[in-house]
Amino acid sequence: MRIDVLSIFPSYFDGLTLSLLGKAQATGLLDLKVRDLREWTSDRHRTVDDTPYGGGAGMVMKPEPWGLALDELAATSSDEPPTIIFPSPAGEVFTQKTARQLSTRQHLIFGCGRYEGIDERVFEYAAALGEVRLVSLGDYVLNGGEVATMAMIEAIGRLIPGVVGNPESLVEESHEDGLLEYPSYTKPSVWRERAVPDVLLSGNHAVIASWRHEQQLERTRRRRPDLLPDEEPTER
Ligand code: JCZ
Repeated sequence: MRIDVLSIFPSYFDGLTLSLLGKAQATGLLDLKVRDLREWTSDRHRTVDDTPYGGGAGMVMKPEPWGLALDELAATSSDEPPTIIFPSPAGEVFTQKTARQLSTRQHLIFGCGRYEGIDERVFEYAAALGEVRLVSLGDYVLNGGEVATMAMIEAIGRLIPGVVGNPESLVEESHEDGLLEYPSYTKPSVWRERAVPDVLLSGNHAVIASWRHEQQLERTRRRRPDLLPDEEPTER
């Protein structure tokens, strides 16, 4: 998979590129490149923002650097057109399902906005180059798209076999089966007067598996009932 990131704060991604995906980069499983949007400016001050038409607070990202950057990255897209993702609090909410979908794509481009956002015409223009997705990390406001992009790349990257963090069994994880994870314990068997549940020391793997499944259902009912199908109405 190829992932390009466009940002005016490329150094935000240093930790991600170095540790998490460094190994996958070397094996050729993942080609992650973070590019400074200012590379596609040509004025003395490398300007990426301007005042909003119609007035209002703050600044808006100018369309020209985005157009030039997207043209260049999309032109070198191999087979399929790229999927162009703009983190936005006004987008569809990113879930494990979104991560699974995006993990099958050949080329992702993340456009990280700042200030009050990006000139709306950039989204229209990008739709001619590939599939555009406005994606929200959740219902809260960040200062820009960078942190959301890092979270999404981490969630997508770990679904690619061989990438660092790829678990042995995806199906045993929170959200992969639509339920929260069961509780985990390790040694010591008693810690500060708190004992590990007896069933886990029983050695009976069938009983352990059904206890864990019950725990998953119970936790999901209590903490995230929205993840469960609606309850049957009680008779009479
Ligand atoms: C650009 N402010 C891009 C995304 N889920 C979520 N919350 N906030 C964002 C976001 C905020 C932004 C920009 C300027 C994304």
